Amino acid sequence: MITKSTELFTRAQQSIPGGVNSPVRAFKSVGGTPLFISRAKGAYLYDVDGNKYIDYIASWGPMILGHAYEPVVGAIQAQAVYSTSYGAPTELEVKMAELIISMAPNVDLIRMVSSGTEACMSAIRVARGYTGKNKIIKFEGCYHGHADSFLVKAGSGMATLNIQTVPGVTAGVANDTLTCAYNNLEAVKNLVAANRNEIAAIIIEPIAGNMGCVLPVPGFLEGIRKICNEEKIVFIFDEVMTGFRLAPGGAQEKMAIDADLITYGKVIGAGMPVGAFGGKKHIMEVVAPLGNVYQAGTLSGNPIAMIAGYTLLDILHRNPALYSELDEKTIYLKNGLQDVLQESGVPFVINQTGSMISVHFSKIPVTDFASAAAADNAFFGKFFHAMLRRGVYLPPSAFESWFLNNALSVEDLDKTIEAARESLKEICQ
Ligand code: KE4
Repeated sequence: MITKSTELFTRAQQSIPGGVNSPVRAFKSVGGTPLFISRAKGAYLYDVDGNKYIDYIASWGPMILGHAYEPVVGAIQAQAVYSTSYGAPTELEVKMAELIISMAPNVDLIRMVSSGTEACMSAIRVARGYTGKNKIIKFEGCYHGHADSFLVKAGSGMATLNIQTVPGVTAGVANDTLTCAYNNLEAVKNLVAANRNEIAAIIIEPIAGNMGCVLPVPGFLEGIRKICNEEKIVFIFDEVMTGFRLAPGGAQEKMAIDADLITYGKVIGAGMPVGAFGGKKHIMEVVAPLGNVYQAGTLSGNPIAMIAGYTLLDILHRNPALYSELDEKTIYLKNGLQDVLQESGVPFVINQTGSMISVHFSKIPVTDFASAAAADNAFFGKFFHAMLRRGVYLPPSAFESWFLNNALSVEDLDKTIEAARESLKEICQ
C-alpha cells in the first residue's frame, strides 16, 4: 500500500543518503519502510498518515517526561524571541553548568557541546592530552558516537547494519583503539598489561544501551576502576544515554562508581542538540582556553538548547520521585512482557535497569555483544513490525535499548503488553 511515509521515503532518498539523517532510522535491520513522523505529544507519536503509536524510542532517550512537554516548549518559545544564538557567553550556560554540577558526582568543570559524539570525542582528546598517552580501550557493542576512534566494533547503528570496519577510518586511528568484550575484566587486564603505559583512557557505557540493554556484572566496573587507579588511566563513563535518565546522578549514582570524565547528551538537551563532557578539575583544566587541549563549537551552549535542557533538568532535580515513577512503570512493563513471552514459549531474555529495557529472543543470557548478536534478531524484526501494526513503536533494531517516558499511562503499558501477546501469537502460529 502506498502511504505518505512510503512516498516521502522514496522522495527523501533522492536528496539524503539512504533517505535519513541517521542510519538507525532507516529500518534496515527490521526491514520495511521507515515511518515519517508529523508530530508527537506525551507518550504518543503520529505519523504522516495519521496513525498513532505508543512511543518507546523517546527520540533515543531525551523525551524522558514525554513529547512536547509544556514547560520545555514554553521555555523555548519565550527564549526564541531573544534570538537563537549569539556566539558569546550567556548566564544560561552558567546556570546549566551549575545545575549539572549540583546533580552529577565528580563533575567539577563541564563543557557544553552539540552532540553525544562531540562529547565523547572531546573526552578522549582530553584524556590523551592529560596523560600524554595515545591508546584507548572501548568495549565491543558499546557506541560512543561516530568519531573515528569509536568506529571500531561499535554498537547501535553499526551493529544494526553489521558494519565491521568503516571506510574512511584510517589504520592509524583504528590502531589506537583497543577493544574487548563487555563484562570481561580478564580481557581488560590483559590489554592493559600488553600495552603498559600506553593507554590514556578506558571508555565505557556503564550500563550499555547500544547492543540492547546490557548490564555490567558485579565487579566489572569496580575492577576497571581499580585498574585505572593503578595504571593512571582516565576512566570515562559515557552517560549520553544513562545520564539524568537512571538517576539525577546517572549511572555513577546508581552504580556507586566514580568516573574521572563523564559525557552527557540526550536528556540534557530535552530534545535539542546538546552534549557535554565534564569531570574532575585537575583533568578538565587541560581544556582550552584554560589549557591547550583545543575544543570548540559555534553552537555550544546555544541559548535555545540551554533553556530547554535547563528547564527539563531542573524539573527532574526538584522532583526525584519522577525517577521512581518511571522505574515502576518499566518494571510493570517488564513483568507483563515476561508473562506473555513465557506463555508464547519463545526463548527470550529481558534486560532492564531503571527506565531502560530490551527484549532479546535468546536462549542464553545477553551479557555482551556476542550474545546479543547470537539472539534470533530476525524474529525481533517480525516482532517489531507486528507491534508497529498494533500501534506500538519500538526501536527498529535489536541492538537498541527501549526508552520509557513518564507520560506513559498504565493503560498504555497494558496495551503494549496485549499487543505483544497478540504479536507473538501471530508470529508463532
Ligand atoms: P549523538 O552524537 O548521536 O548525540 O550521541 C552519540 C552517542 C554516544 N554515546 C551513547 C551511549 C549513545 O547512545 C549515543 C547515541 N545513541 C544512538 C542510539 N543508540 C543515537 C541514535 C542515532 O544514531 O540516530
